[in-house]
Amino acid sequence: MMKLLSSPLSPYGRKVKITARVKGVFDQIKIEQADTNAPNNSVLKKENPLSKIPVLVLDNGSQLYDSHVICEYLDSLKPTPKLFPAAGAERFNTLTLGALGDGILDAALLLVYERRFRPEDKWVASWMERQQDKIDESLLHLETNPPLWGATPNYGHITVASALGYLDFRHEGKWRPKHPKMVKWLDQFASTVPAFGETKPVA
Ligand SMILES: N[C@@H](CCC(=O)N[C@@H](CS)C(=O)NCC(=O)O)C(=O)O
Repeated sequence: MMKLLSSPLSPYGRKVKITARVKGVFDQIKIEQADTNAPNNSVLKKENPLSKIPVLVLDNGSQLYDSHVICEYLDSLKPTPKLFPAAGAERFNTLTLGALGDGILDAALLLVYERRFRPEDKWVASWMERQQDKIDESLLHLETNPPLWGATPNYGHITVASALGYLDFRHEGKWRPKHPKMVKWLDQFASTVPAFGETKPVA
């Protein structure tokens, strides 16, 4: 049985859980909670020197990270639905959309960490604005070009949906009023991919 080190609140972990459910391999994975807030989690560090989740530990004990790599591995376990197109423009557009979703997540997480791990008198407004700007520009880009899917959403769509879910969860859904097309997009994603609702973080 594979083992996934994650947390119910991790948006990167959510990408992996959605992928595992969509691929029909979720029952082959045992989820183990990992605390990334603790300063030195030796169990996690043993599996990933970066001390980040998610980590997928395979039956032979080897570890896969980060979330992109894990999702691509899970995709390789079954032929359909194909979440990572094999080649060409379709593949690279999927990877780029995934990178955009991950970039939104990275900036959104850094904003959370600034408040969580640094005292308020050390918060740097210009640095936080810089992260917020990455989120705002990416959302504007998505709103202008909502990323359509064909028969089924792919890895890029799953990543963007997880990023928007994180903006709902940790950034009070402030993105919604200015991005009506992406609000609709996320509703459509949620009704097409039940795993999205099934993995919703609960504080
Ligand atoms: N690029 C990584 C990012 C993973 C990540 O930053 N996970 C967070 C939890 S949501 C974490 O482990 N943070 C702990 C830390 O940065 O020390 C991925 O896609 O898996």
